[in-house]
Amino acid sequence: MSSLDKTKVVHALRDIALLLQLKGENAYRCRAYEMGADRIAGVAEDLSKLMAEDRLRELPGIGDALAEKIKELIATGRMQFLESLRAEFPPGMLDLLRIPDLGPRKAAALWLHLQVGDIDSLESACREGKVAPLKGFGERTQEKILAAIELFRRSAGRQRLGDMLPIAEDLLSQVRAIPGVIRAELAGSARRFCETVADVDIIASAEQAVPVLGAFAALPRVSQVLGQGETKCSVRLLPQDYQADLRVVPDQDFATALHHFTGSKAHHIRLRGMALDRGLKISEWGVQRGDQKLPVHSEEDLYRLLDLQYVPPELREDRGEVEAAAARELPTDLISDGDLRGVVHSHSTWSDGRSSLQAMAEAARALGYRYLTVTEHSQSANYAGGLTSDDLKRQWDEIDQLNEQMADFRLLKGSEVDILESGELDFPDDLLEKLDVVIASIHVRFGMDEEQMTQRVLRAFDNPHLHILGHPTGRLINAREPYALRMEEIAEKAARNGVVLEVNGNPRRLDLHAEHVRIALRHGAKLVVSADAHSLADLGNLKFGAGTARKGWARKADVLNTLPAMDFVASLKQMRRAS
Ligand code: DGT
Ligand code: CA
Ligand code: ZN
Repeated sequence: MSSLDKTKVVHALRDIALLLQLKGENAYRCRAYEMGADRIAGVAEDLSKLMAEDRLRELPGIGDALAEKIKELIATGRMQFLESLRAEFPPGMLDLLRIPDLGPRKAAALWLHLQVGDIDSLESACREGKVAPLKGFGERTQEKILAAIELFRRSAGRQRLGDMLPIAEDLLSQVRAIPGVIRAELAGSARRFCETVADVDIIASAEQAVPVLGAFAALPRVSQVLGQGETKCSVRLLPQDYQADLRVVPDQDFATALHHFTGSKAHHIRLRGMALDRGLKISEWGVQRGDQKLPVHSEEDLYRLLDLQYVPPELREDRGEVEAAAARELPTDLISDGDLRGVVHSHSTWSDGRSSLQAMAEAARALGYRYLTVTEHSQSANYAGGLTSDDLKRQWDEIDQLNEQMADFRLLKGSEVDILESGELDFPDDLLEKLDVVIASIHVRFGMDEEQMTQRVLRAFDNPHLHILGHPTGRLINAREPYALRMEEIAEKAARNGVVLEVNGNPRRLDLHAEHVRIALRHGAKLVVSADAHSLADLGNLKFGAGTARKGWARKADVLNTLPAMDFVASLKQMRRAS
């Protein structure tokens, strides 16, 4: 059995747990399915082997009932129990749970009292004011649900880059391994590093397209073939049902095809205009002068034909890059993840992180980084294991010890201190003063209006010990709107006062986003690219932060954690003093 069958099992068990909760089953029984799902997800061994040897039941948490259902799903592709549970609710019922703040208990109440079983009927019920009077809801919740539905609609079908990219990259490596494939690359919005992506686009070259397309359609990740022609195959993927398109071209057309399918459409329209001025025609099929097709070996060649500087994929959005490339003013030292020397913004088991300080530091070091800023939550952040001043001082002892042990790596003492409603910081100045790195962030009272919220942040900048504004807008992609903030004013004062703005690389945040990065740079503000790491795996967030900063035209010199540790700390402090 492949790992994808395993994924099916995990999804089925999770859905059962949710549906049982919707039915109001006792928590113990629901929990059994959740734990079963976790258990299967964590099994390293091949499940079919366990099944053949009748050892499923030996897994802790997998009793007879679960083992039977798993066997049934693997043997028949179906699970009666799940199907009969699903049949008790409308097909859109589980969609409701994709609305933030709507847990199974609330969704069950909506179904029980209002027969609301999908997003559309939930929206009508809210508009008619029927949701607010339900026990446990109220006016505010009703309003929040309506706002969340709007966001859900707007993001419909678009996946976060962070969810899609690992799957796209895995699929790409499988395509590269298909016999006959000469080259293959990701194209489309994923290559441009857009924060949300509708589908996976892959371009490959081969002498014969049809056998490559056939092999693609048969990959284990593919759940359904939507269409297959002479040059293109469209499929649906497991486990997330994303769509992926593979196009296969002769190798001499690879560069122009890759360029065409990378987009964006807006960038291409500009290039086509410039091509016509030069008697050239650019299309999906390549570059032509009259009837003659010109050889184009690389994307660099293509831009050269148009007298343009090479434009990296992340910048191809018609946001001024064509003019800049024509004037030879496009930055050639854009930030990339390889430039980063230190990991900024991390949490450990001292607050709400999952790994010890030592494990975080060792993992960062193993990845080639030279320092880690230790920035736990502050005292009023009791929702996230915030540290008191005493906790913080005890943590310094541990940091000092680790720094003695690790020769070529430094843990920097810091805090992710809350910006309180008043704009004051959640620790006294005489404590903040002792820290190497102070990140200040908003975590509560998101609902303030634009004026209040802007003043709150601007006031925080008056504290001379604040170095970095953390996740400046608080948005969560596809899940939560940004706070109402006047970003131009924030960027202006940040630049003037020497406050650094964070490009948070958590792929749910990407905050600042690329457009805001450009605003920040236009005002002359500096940046850090952060991991906001709560686990070892989150160290990989830096790649998303760096890509986002790059999409916002940030150069290496704009990003302070490209500096060595001591220069990094010195710059943070020096910038504040100079203001
Ligand atoms: P997405 O899929 O919505 O996240 O965004 P893209 O940019 O990946 O869009 P997609 O997948 O529809 O097409 C990939 C690229 O192919 C697109 O960026 C530019 C090119 N392309 C597709 N359709 C057209 C078209 O009708 N005209 C032009 N000029 N280019 C197109
Ligand atoms: Ca696409
Ligand atoms: Zn935070």
